Amino acid sequence: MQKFDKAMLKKEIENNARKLFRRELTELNEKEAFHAVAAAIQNQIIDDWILTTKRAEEEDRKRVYYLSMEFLMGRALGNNILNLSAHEEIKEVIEELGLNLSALEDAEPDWALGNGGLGRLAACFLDSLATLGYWACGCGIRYKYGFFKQQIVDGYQKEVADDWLKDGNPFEIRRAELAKEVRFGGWVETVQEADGRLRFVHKGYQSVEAIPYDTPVVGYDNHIVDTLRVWDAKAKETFSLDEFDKGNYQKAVESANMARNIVEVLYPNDNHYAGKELRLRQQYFFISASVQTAVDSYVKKHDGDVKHLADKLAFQLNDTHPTVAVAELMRVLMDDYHLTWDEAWEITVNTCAYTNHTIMAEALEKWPIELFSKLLPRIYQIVEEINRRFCEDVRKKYEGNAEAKIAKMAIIYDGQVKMAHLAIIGSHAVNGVAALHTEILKKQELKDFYEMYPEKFSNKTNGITQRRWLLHANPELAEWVTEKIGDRWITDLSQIEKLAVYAEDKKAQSEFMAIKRHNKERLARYIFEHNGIKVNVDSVFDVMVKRLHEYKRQLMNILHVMYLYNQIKDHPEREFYPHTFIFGAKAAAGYKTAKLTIKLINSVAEVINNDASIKDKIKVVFIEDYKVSSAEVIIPAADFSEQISTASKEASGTSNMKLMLNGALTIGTMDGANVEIVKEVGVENAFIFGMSSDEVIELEHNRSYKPMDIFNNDQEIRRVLMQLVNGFYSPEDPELFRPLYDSLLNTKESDVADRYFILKDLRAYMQAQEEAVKHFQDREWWARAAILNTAHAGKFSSDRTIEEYVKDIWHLDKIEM
Ligand code: 73E
Repeated sequence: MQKFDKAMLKKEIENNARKLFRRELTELNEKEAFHAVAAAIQNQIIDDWILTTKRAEEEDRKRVYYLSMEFLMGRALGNNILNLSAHEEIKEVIEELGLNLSALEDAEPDWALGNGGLGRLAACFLDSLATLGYWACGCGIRYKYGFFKQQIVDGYQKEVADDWLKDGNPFEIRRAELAKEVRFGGWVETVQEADGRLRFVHKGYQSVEAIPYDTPVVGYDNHIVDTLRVWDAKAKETFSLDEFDKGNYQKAVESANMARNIVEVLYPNDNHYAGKELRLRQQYFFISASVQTAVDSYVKKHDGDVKHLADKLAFQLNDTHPTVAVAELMRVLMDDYHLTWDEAWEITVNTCAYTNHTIMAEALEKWPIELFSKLLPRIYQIVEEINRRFCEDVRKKYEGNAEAKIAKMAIIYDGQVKMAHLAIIGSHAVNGVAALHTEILKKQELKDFYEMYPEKFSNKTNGITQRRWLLHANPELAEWVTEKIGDRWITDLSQIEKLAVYAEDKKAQSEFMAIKRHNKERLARYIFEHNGIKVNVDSVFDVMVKRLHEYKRQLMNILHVMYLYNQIKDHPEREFYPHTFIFGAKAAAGYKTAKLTIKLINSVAEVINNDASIKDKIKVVFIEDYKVSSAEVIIPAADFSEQISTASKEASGTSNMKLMLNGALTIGTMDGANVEIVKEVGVENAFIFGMSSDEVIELEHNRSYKPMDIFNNDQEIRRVLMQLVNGFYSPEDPELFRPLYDSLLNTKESDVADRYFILKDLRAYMQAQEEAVKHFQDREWWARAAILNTAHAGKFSSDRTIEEYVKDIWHLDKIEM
């Protein structure tokens, strides 16, 4: 290996300053300096990036295309530097230039092309794929506006547009030469060829040009660089002079607007399907472009042969959002490459695989036939044929009750196109994202499909990348781990198990706790700067960071805080260990109950934080604009990890894994990956409470749950609930929180009261909290348990997850570099 040339990098950064801003580096502000440095880092990456592609092509490696509407990447600069082999030297250069790396990092906007766990999972997967040496391409949309920025105004969430590209993205490369045409609308004409075959010709469509932007995904210390490819849209002829001359100016402008609209903004819904035409347009837009390029580049490499495509190409569908890929691949193979239906179908099924991320009914994608067939006439025709053949198979297999099966399993039924059914039927592999979730899919949600295709189903428990979530986010702990067990954990997290021997070691315990304290100080500074609240770093840092959703039960958390406050007011003489409740959460813009919950948290914070009589025993902090980069500050500082979803509802969760890895203890239900976390760390090193998923499902079925009984019989809980409607936290408008009260107790025929069993689990939650706080005060016990949480997090590396996908679904070989 050539020695790294520090002088050259220095010169390059200085030159970039002149080239980009015609000023000296020393005269640049932080944002400008970020651009000067980032451009130089991109230059460090570029040769490896080119070489990776070249090697992969020479070795004829199979490539996985991770198709996803969302990639929640966070910031790139710090992570790219860390993953480059010369990261030490690069850091030295930055320092020697008098720059402050962490200030430069803070000048980069987050790449917020995702909502939450699903998008962040895609980002962790790309990091693992590159680090493990697999050839991969993430395909998505280059949203002009990413996930909105959240401002808290008077306690309410306000959404502000995220104009993340306004200063340009130094890591992206526009690949105009790879542009593709995507067609919408029109109709299909059938033409009989001379040889008797039918040809389907798409007429009267509107074209949009898809232009890819590539950004590098740097593997850790291995010179491998994969690609995140996001698509921008342009009207095919932005200024159609033809139209203009004919006085059709309006039409030309309309088609430009249509193209612009497609990539304008990320839908801010998590675990929720809105059924908007524009969303389907987005889906088909990036899928058609991605599938066409993938097939083209395969065919180019393989001398025009398309028949063995499935050997060299895998499409992973990140939930049902990219499911039109099944029909689009069929279209390309039949219409562009002239394969027969059967040939195309075999290739398609062998190429596609589908990951299910949720069983929430409101997240199921079902498109009205009318909308679907108008927007995508040729694709609809193909889906109809897939459906017809599938129903035939069902009739053959289930002679007696075929019609009942078809009613449940058909792709097209009741006037709707059911995307999950298309995804399952069109894939050779279907997986859930945690053991419990996969079991629920097999036994309940997808029971009929599991019965028909048992061989397709498997579990792939989610993971997170330890590079971002420990090495980058918590450098002090990372260094400590390396000092104790060496640095192999960075690329093999199972190594971290070796820390377990230090759990009882007094010296190691105090070192570990000192690091936690430093991270709490860092977060305390962040909170003071952003919220103006002074928090006590000796208090429990009780962290709940995730999207705001009723099933995740932030409301249960804040009801417990309200209860504690009542206790302290009633019994000021009692001992109470200081407790800081930290929330970070965005609500979908149209989700009223979620938004009101944010207001409630802030109103409770307002009252409690300003009540001098409780002597700072409780602080409530709502951190504005929770995102990947703030997670990197919050998570290392956590003592408690709140994972309190209604059992069966959270498919996996991934903040639970990040918090565990950083030495927080879980307060949680037996839901999603919590089940596996507890199995790894031992139930004695977590605080588990509440109903099991079987109990929840049973109670949902028999509809016997009456939250009003709890209201009637539990005086302390009743008092808390009454405070929602008596103005205790909203004196100016006592009715303000009535909708939350109603959501818990309302017994109107049409509604289900307390759908997520908050009151049912509340007592158990309060007890688990009490236990946790008691244990927290036993510093030795806590240090031991915290170290054990870090030590037993090895399973939850996304490297492990990716290796399972590779072995069971994708069958990739590593690139040799
Ligand atoms: O439990 C999480 C899971 O950890 C799940 O809720 C989330 O995916 C994570 C990664 O597997 C998820 N997000 C969505 N569905 N499941 C979703 C649905 C529609 C739009 C956007 C996101």
